[in-house]
Amino acid sequence: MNNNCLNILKWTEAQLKYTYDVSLQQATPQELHEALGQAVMMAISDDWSRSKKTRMPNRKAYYFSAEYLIGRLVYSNLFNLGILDEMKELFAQRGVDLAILEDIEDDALGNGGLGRLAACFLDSAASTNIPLSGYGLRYKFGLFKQSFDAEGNQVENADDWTKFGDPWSFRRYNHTVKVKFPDHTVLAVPYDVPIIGYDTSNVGTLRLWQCEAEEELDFNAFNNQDYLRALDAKNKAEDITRVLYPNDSTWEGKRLRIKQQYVLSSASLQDMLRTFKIAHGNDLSRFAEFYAVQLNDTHPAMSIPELIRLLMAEGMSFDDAFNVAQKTFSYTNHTVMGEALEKWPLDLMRSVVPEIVDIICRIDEKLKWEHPGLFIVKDNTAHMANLSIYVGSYINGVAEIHSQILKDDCFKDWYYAFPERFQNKTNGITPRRWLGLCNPELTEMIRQHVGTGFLKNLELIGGLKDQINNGTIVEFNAVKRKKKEQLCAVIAKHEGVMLNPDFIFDVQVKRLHEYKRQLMNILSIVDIYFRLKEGRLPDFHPTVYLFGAKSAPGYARAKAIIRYINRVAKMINNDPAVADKLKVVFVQNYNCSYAEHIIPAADISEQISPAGTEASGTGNMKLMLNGAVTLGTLDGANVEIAQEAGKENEYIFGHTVEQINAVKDTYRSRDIYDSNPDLRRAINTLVDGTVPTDDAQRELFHALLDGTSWHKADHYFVLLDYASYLDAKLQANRDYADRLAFGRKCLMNVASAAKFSSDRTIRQYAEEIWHITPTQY
Ligand code: 26W
Repeated sequence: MNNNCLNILKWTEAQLKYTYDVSLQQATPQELHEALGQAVMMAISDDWSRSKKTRMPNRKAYYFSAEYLIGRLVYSNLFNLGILDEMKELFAQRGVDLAILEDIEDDALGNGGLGRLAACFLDSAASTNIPLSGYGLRYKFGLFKQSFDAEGNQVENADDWTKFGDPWSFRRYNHTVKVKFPDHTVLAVPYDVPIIGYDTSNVGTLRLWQCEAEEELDFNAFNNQDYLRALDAKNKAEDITRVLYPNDSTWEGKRLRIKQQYVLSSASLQDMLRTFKIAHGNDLSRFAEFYAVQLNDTHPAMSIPELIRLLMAEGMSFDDAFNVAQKTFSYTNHTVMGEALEKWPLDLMRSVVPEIVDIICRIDEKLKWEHPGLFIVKDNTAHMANLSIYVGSYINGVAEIHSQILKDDCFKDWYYAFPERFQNKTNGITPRRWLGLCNPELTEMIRQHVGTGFLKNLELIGGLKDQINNGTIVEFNAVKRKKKEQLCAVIAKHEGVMLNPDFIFDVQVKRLHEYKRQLMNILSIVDIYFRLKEGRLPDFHPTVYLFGAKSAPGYARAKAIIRYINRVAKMINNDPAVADKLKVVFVQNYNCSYAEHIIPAADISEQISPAGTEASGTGNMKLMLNGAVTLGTLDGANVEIAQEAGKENEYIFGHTVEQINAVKDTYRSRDIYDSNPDLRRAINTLVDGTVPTDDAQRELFHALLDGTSWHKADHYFVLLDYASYLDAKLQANRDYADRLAFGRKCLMNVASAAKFSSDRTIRQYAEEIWHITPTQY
């Protein structure tokens, strides 16, 4: 038995004894999590400190991100250390089932794709020895917890994720920095999270800033019995990192958000300047020789003027500081949707970060002098994406089609001025969490056919292609069946719904947004329901349609869609006439940990955004890697998924970008409504009382057919793509009956997923943007 494991066990028991006075067997999941976490932190401490020191003299990269959706760390850390199974065994020998840690909640310091991507990148960089560290914010409350009330409404609850402690970070008070605002100065206190690589002794670092007051308590006020005012400074500082903004893809000009972004920017850069001086001396003109910074969207774009400000404060000229900044930063764009692009009103910004506004205006003058026609500031508003393209080395999109749209469309003028800056970096996912950890059964099956090593070098998974035969397909189908049984147990426990693992599992899991078209999915289900009742789908293979999605709390239409899906689910699930054919489940509180149960069990992956709207998607890759076929449009990374696996192994439908562009000006959804009676009947359930609905669904109905003052009818082309969507969906359902032919498609997806490892993505960032190489320890 591994020595490391026995030590961790011993330390866990010791921690439990002296902090909680309980034995291993008596410990609650939270107590065990705390103690085990601390024991693992002890076990890795030498490697962690050595990793930091080895890196000191070399060029490295920093990921600046307002979000990190890292999920539950305990299993993934043990997994990456290669000791998960042994630890389970050791605990089991002592009568403790490590599965009790399923009760531990996720670290959810992110909203969706962009935050999860940041987490996958850190895992990949650590695992491939690429010198990358993360900087972010330590929100006291992560993404809200979601439940549904009896009417099917989304209910939000605070996610107090450190309530029972946080064993996976160390507070490093000695590296605290000050961040100044006109009316107060706050402390940014760093918390370091180790990023434990897989099959390497390298441990990376994620440094999260937490805001605190310089003076926790105003004693004057306190002595004067003014107890509330005595805490003003404390609250005002702590408010800044109190909560993660739960908006995903709609931008809001909130003053607290400027403060968050500025703290992230300023604290991280101050920290980098400190370490630069230790490692390389005081010649700050060499900053960009040693440091590259990747901006995860524009949320940390204030770093650009902030670095210029900090360098000028050290005596550098504006022009020299500008040049350093330009070489240091690069920017990743994650969305083409106009409403998501950050544009700060200068007045608002000036009231919070006046010096930053001065520098932005100076940069804007320089730009307008060099490139009349381009702008950063327009109508007294700062366009943060433009700033990031101008004062940066590279800008990239996150899938081929998305990067093309950036050049052709969103940033056309910029591409014309700076063509050499535009790149593509197709997203990826870490195969450790999204295969090894969440699907040990499939992992073992793959190992038997291609040998070990594919979790580190996913190219090896391609070896499966030669081995797809009736034998391996039957094996795969058995694994899938087992994962469905496990998911059924989870859903029975959390949702109280009993599902049959013989059903097809058709899943759509992602944030709730109109452009993601969950509405199109549920309308097709309503349509199928009516057809089943009429006996028009005699050979329909029983299917469970599974949804998981959170809506931004203020996004009324998204909430109306959730309510509608829940009410349709209730109607269908309570109808004995279709009980053996159809189930609809909307799981509550979809998050990383839920994804780890759902994704391995899926047969069909719904990726159904109108072409040109989803930048990449990454859930699509996770589902592919676990052997689901994609029912999708030619959008985002779906395009590359179909390329890799072969179009014949996916269900591709709908209009292409070019086709949408060709029809959009003359498109009339009402014509389709009038000519397609089945679709009309489904849409009518939004208003006709078949399903209990209210004004909000009536509004959805009108938005589809009549439009509103801000959008033409059916802005996301639900009716336009509907017929081909339903065709593809029913085709997949028919094909499923041939278990060998369908299983072959699934296995082809698994075998073709190599491209979508975030190890590949991060290597491309390292080579083509940061110009850094792996450092061997
Ligand atoms: C400021 C409001 C706001 C919040 C979040 C604006 C924009 C965002 C993100 C850019 C939204 C996001 O998460 N984008 C997703 O990024 C993923 C990783 O690149 C992609 O796979 C998804 O397609 C994209 O929607």
